[in-house]
Amino acid sequence: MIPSFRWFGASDPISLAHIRQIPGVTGVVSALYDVPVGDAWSRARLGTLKDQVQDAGLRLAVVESIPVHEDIKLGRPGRDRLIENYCASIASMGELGIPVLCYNFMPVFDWTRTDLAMRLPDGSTALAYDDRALAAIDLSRGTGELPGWATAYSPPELQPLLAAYHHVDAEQLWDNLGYFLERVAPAAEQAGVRLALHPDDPPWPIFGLPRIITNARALERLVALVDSPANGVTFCTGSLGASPENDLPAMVRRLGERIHFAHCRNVRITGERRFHETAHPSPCGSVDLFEVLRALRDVGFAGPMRPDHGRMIWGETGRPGYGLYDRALGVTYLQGLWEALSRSAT
Ligand code: DNO
Repeated sequence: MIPSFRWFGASDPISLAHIRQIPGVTGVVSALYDVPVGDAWSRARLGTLKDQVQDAGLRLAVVESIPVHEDIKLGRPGRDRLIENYCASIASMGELGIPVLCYNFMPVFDWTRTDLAMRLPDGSTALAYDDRALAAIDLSRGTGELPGWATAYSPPELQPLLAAYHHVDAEQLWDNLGYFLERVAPAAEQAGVRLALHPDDPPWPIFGLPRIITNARALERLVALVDSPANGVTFCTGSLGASPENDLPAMVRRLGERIHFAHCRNVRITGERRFHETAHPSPCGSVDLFEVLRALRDVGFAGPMRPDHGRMIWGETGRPGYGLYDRALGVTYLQGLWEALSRSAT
């Protein structure tokens, strides 16, 4: 297991020097954030990022993410050129020896919450989701009311995109994912890059948009779409753990070596499609991280693992979910579990 930490590049108030000082962390998870979605990533720029991380005494372990253009998810004409660009970016990763690519196939919205700063009893704040609050959000005026997405889409951009998805149901989305992977997985295999599809967060449809990577059946269907070791998943305990139907340790054992990356985070389920994030330790939330890590260890997981979101604690402000302190505590806890599991097995 490679203890890793996400870094948002030069604009991140958390520096590589901070990350270097977190005990045990050697991997960095990052991306080129300013490349327009759909363009091929330049090998030179990716190489600069890699060198920057290396100069700080760390290793670029994962690219998270190369976003998938909506035209690919919609199966529109023109997707072939976009897929070629995607394959070119993967080839660059391979040439530079960056081993894992985390991506997602969620229509329009990546992870979504209805409150970015819910106050917990201890005074910290955390990200929260409530399906009823989501239902009250009016997208006809753009994404202004959606926490974290305020400036993402203006009404003239958003409405046609949402309308285009009226023709894409869950099965059509599966077809479009299959089409994409049939082309991208061989390119990844050739480049020596492992694809790690991130589950949908939250793991159910939102705003009438289909979401398909939500449970054990879906993850098994995904890895079977293209039966290549390069076609794998990011096992995200927070996304999958928001649904009580998901037995996370059992899912880990079924997916086994197709898990290429782990996102570890805890959530507390407080009602039907309602949860908030918590500190990482198992007693704090609904996810038993000890059992998840035990399963990961048992299936021989050796890839990067990062603490996913954290709370805001000790007065820290900044990018919701991505403060330094709680994530640093989280990755230290994860390493403690891992060390205990490893040493008690010998
Ligand atoms: C949230 C992240 C996601 C993830 C993408 C992968 O904090 O886990 O945004 O990066 O879904 O493409």
